[in-house]
This record gives sequence, C-alpha cells and structure tokens, in this order.
Amino acid sequence: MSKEEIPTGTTAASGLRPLLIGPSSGPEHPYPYRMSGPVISGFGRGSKELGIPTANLPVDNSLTPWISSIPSGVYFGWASLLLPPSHPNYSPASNTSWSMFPMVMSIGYNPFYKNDTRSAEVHVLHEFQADFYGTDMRLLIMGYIRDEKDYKGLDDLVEDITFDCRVARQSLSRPGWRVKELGDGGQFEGGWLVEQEEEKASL
Ligand code: ADP
Ligand code: RBF
Ligand code: MG
Repeated sequence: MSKEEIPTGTTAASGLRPLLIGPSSGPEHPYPYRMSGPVISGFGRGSKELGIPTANLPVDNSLTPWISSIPSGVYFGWASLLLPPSHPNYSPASNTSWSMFPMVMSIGYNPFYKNDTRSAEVHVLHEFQADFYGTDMRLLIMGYIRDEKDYKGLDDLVEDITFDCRVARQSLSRPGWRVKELGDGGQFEGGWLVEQEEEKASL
C-alpha cells in the first residue's frame, strides 16, 4: 500500500508538525464526540488580547461521561452556536437557528498556566463582532491534534495554537470531514449540530 504524502509545517517549540489529521475518508472511532452547554466565563486571562478568545463550556461528568476519561489535549471539529437575532453575526444556516463553524479546542489543565481544574475551551474559527456569553453551543469533536504542553514563553504557545488552527481548517475542508449541513459538498452527517431541541416532556 502506498503511503499518502502528509503536508507538514514547523513551529519553534514543536518542530515538524503534520497539517492533516486522520484519513481523508473521515473521522474514525471513537470520534466524533458530542458536547454541549452554555458559553461560560473562563479564567479571564485576556486570551482575546492574544487574538485567541476561547468560549468556555462547563465540564460536567454527568452530561458528558466520556470527558473524564479522554486524554487532555488539543482537539478539533465543528461548533454550532444558537446566536440570538440581536447578535451582529446572526446568520443561521437554512432550516435551522444554529450557525456552524470550524473550531479548535483544548481540554485539560493548561500546563503553561498550571490550572487545578479541568477546562474545555473552544476557539471558534470565525471573526465575531461581539461576545456571545450565555449562548448555547454544540460541539462535534472530530479528532485529536496533540498533547497539551508547557512552553518557555507565551509566544511559543501562541505559535502552536495558530498552527492548530491551520491543522483544523485543512483537516475539516476535506469532503469526508466537512458537514453536509453546510450545503457545499460535505459528506459528514452533522445533523445533531442543527437539530431543534426535543420538546421537553411535560411533567
Ligand atoms: P474568558 O476567560 O471569559 O473565556 P476570553 O478572553 O477567552 O474570556 O474570551 C472568550 C469570549 O470571547 C467567548 O466567551 C465569546 O463570547 C467571545 N468570542 C469572540 N470571538 C470568539 C471566537 N472566535 N471564539 C471563541 N470565543 C469568542
Ligand atoms: N494551554 C497550555 O498550557 N498548553 C497548550 O498546549 C495549550 N494548547 C491550546 C490549544 C488550543 C487550540 C487552545 C484554544 C488553547 C490551548 N491552551 C493551551 C490553552 C491556553 O493556554 C488558554 O486558552 C490561554 O487562555 C491562552 O492565553
Ligand atoms: Mg476562554
């Protein structure tokens, strides 16, 4: 079997890194994982000033039992936001109230900052004109990029995160990884991202 050539790039702290994750056919077991919840306040470290704002989600073992057992690290996939009509970026896909975007995220303890609680934070690969705290977010986590690392300085951390963003964009642009619901040739079944919430059974 001939090996496919995988494009690479380099960063100062991590050297040679692959730009594509997984086979072109699409994500493999156990992916995708689903996660959802309201966007909450994070550590308030000014990630936004670094150009890498992260929308934090509650880490709740009862809602997402798998979260305690998956390795800490950097993941990528799709984020769906239920933005209110008053938000400047309100522009849902057709037949739904949700808007979909590619994303990169970190799950873990941020060794560079030595957190003592496990966080899940998502950098949405889209430029927003306003914050969206409190908005419901759904995630389809499609794959794993790398382990979380400690860094000598903030510049190295930011360079690796910027590279993660390139990996996510390139990996998700393949038809087997792009969600059908975007309507532009994607083949991956992402219906859950845009489903209306089931009517709550009345008690
Ligand atoms: P916090 O510490 O409260 O998480 P951040 O500096 O990480 O603060 O900023 C996160 C907030 O920025 C998100 O909750 C969201 O409202 C907003 N935001 C704006 N653009 C983005 C984006 N592209 N990805 C994620 N969050 C964004
Ligand atoms: N924090 C770390 O300590 N080590 C990491 O390797 C790391 N990787 C990240 C990758 C991505 C894609 C994102 C969104 C965050 C990552 N973080 C990591 C968390 C980062 O330290 C946090 O978002 C800070 O608030 C950025 O200033
Ligand atoms: Mg954050």
